[in-house]
Amino acid sequence: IQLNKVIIRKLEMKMKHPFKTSYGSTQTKQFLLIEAIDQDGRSGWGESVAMDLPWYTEETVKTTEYLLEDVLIPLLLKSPIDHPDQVSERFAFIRRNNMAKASVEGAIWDLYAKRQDVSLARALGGKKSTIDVGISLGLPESMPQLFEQIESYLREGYKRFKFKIKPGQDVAFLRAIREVFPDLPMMADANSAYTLKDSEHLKQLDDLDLMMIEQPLGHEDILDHAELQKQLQTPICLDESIHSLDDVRHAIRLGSCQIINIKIGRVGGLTMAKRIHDLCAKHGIEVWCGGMLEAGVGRAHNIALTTLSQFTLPGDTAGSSRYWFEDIIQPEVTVKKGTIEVPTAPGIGYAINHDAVKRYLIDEKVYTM
Ligand code: OSB
Ligand code: MG
Repeated sequence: IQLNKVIIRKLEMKMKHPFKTSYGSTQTKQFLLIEAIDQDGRSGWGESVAMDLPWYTEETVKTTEYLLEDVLIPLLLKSPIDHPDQVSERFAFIRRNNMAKASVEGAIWDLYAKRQDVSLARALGGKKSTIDVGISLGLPESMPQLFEQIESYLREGYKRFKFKIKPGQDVAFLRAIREVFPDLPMMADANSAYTLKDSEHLKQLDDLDLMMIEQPLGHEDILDHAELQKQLQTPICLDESIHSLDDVRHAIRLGSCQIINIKIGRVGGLTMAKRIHDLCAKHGIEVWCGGMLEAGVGRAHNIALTTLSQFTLPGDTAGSSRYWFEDIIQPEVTVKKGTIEVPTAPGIGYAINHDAVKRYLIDEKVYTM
């Protein structure tokens, strides 16, 4: 593949509902959409999941813009590549900046699959034709409103419910949900809001029949999570702490978690996501695909990744309509009975809705050889 041109579009999309975490509330999402065009005029598409503030990882829309423009795109335009795995090799000397790397690597994977005339799912080695999905609910406005949301997503068949928790809104909050929904497949995500000092408090979660607790402790920690997992029956799932194969190896060695949430952006791309998946499979660590409130292109990449066999738990990849009035792909991602049908068309398998892209566009830059 020789890239001829890369177009970076900055889009701004308003979400249907604000998404509230312990760090604040977002309703307007700005992100970069990457179009990589090859020597034959074919396009591959990628989406950057970095947000406007570095509260989840250190990256932001602006840092990814800088990396892509000054460093990553020039490295790709320089000379041809045979396979998308070579993208991460070419980027390997650049420390971190995983979301920037993943955004353009995703576009190359899409382009590669289209050139091979296979779906991205098959190009990655995935075999499933449908994937099971869950939903991640932000901190609620009120309990009655939350119960209503749960009822409505249950009707759509979502197979796993994730609730954000924070100190002061945790054990009693989850217990209130459990009392109303005794059989709900549910879990909690703390986004690093606790420390080991809270372990006595967190042990109360063991009575609530949670599928797991996601990232209770420090965003870079591996060691304290191992200590906490010894004290907790509820499986720990790591999110923020996992950026690389080494992080996974350390977590497995120490027993820091039983489950890993793989996000393509956080680990630097699909090639690394697949390697992490393979290592987890080897060690019996279950994985699922985490979400970053993606628009359609990022969502399509998540669907393709989830077709790999060790993605045994429902992920965050909900339908387009859970977030957007109108998504940037056609058809939109739809959920039926809690599953998404994996598209079979070449590449990401969804067409770009160019009218929608135009409507959301706030900036566009073109890079050529
Ligand atoms: O911690 O998994 C997280 C969204 C943005 C940043 C971090 C997280 C999340 C979510 C939402 O939980 C997942 C989604 O619905 O896309
Ligand atoms: Mg999380």
